[in-house]
Amino acid sequence: MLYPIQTDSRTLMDLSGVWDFQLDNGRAFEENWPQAPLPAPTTMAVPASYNDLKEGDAHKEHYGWAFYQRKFSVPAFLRGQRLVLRMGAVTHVGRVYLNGQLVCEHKGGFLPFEAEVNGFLKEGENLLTIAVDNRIDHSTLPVGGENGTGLMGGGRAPGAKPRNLPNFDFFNYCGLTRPVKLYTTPKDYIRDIALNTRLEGPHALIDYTVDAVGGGEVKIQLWDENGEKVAENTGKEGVLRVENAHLWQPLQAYLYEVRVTFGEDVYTLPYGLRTVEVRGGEFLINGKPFYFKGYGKHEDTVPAGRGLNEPMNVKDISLMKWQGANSFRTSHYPYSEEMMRLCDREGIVVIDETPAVGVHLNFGGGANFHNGKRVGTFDPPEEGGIRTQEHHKDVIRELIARDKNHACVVMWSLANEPDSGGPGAYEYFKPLFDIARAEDPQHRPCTIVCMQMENYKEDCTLRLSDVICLNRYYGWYISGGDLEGARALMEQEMAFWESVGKPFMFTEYGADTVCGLHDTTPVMFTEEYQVEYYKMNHAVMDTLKNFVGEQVWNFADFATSQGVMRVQGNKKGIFTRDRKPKLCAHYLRRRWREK
Ligand code: GCB
Repeated sequence: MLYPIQTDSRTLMDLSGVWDFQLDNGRAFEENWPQAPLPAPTTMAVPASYNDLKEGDAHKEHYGWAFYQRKFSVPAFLRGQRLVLRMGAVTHVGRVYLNGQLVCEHKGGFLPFEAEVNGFLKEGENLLTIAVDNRIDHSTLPVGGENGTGLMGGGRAPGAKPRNLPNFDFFNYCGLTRPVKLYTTPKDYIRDIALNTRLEGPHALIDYTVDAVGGGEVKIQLWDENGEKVAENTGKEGVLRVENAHLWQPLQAYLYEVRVTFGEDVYTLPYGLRTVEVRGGEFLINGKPFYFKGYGKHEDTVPAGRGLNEPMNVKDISLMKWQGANSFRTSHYPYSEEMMRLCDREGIVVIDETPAVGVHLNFGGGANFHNGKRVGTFDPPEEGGIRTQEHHKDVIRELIARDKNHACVVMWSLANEPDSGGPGAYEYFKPLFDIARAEDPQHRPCTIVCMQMENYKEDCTLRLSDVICLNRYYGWYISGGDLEGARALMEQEMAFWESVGKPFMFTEYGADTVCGLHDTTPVMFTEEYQVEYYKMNHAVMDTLKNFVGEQVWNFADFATSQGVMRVQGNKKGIFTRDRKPKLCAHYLRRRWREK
């Protein structure tokens, strides 16, 4: 899927701004809200999560549909073109209406979708309504409690309103979180481009496929950063040969421009040349061992929630570079296309994750009962098991369709902390790995990010993942406050992973730290403890041979649901939510600039 841009043949209109907005009163569809101006609208910024933009629980904890609306006109001179409406992300289900007619519907809150709208448009003003459903349950990714109740089947008190109960540790921000755009193409157009780089000594070969609709000849050219044309070819499939290629390297980005023409249509794509490979216990970028230094993150800022925040994206990468970090994981959902394009430009290496978080119904004691019977995560749905597998396949396909050409993306993470050691896990995940491997033209490594559990030797990641990605909390959830004891347990487990022979890394490790809490003896929650915690973990990591990276949890403090474990959110950030460094930021800076 191509990112919408303006070119010699395409126009782009960004519909961002302040829209009309109204929460469902329970009868919105009966009353046909999409047909006419909303009955009692307030204002709402787009893109943004709506939860924190109005005061009070009604917006923050809304459960169900909300309606966004605005008008727009299409200049007469564009009406002969193909007009496409494109939603960057609608969290979690979106229904798009133009002039009262349903145009399209999409499930999955973190990936774009689009529809050709010529047949829905009229002269003058058009009424665009987007209905957004934020409910999560056992069929959605991320996963939530069923029917607005807890996962444990505890239900809710009679008369109590249903609420979203996330089976994951971040706030269920929702709404039109990324831009809505209208773009044009000629009637015969370029639908997609897929690229893969191979290296031949100092030269590069780019295998390309262009998916074009209609009649015409495909021409493809490659331009370097000095504006010199360095390769060209014709036809829908072929190879571009680049003599003495300038490679895209971690923290040293170099982007060529791929320029495709097809009839009247023109599309340009920034493209970095690099290879990725797992060999033995190593992770190689451009044939050289790569060590991940960086973070698990969130798209989480004040007050936009999960809304696209480009200044903060630029700032975050600046902070990472200040520290000598080179990478992050898009925990726990695909990030904006704008962020991916930025990482291509900045040379930041990305582990690209699907929104599959919470695929674990027995986390926290296994007290999950269905009709009095204990339920396994992957039991048949009629017996209470998870119903996400088909949707999970869709999000993998859509993620790869969107991000396949990004140089920054070096690995697909198919899920975060699923029940990967539970019965049925292999059967659930094997087809997902098969899809990811078949869909990706660059054949990147695939992984699932695994949680800390006692039976880690039964984790299906052992058989399926190319790189073992571990979330481990030795010194926090395990032996918190006893770093010596934690170290012994960590060494014991790491000896096992070292013996497996595959590359392995930490994709999470961290300690809640309240900014401003200090002590001479480092105790939990102080800034001093966070530093000692990381020093202990690093002392163990630095002895391991097949260990390929350390991604700290989390880059910054972030919002979560309320609960006794969270003090106005998760405080494991190395930076505060407004990006001020805790003590540990300086320690990591010293370590990463040297390592
Ligand atoms: C985890 C989860 C992450 C949480 C983190 C924590 O293992 O993957 O989403 O936020 O632990 O802080 O507990």
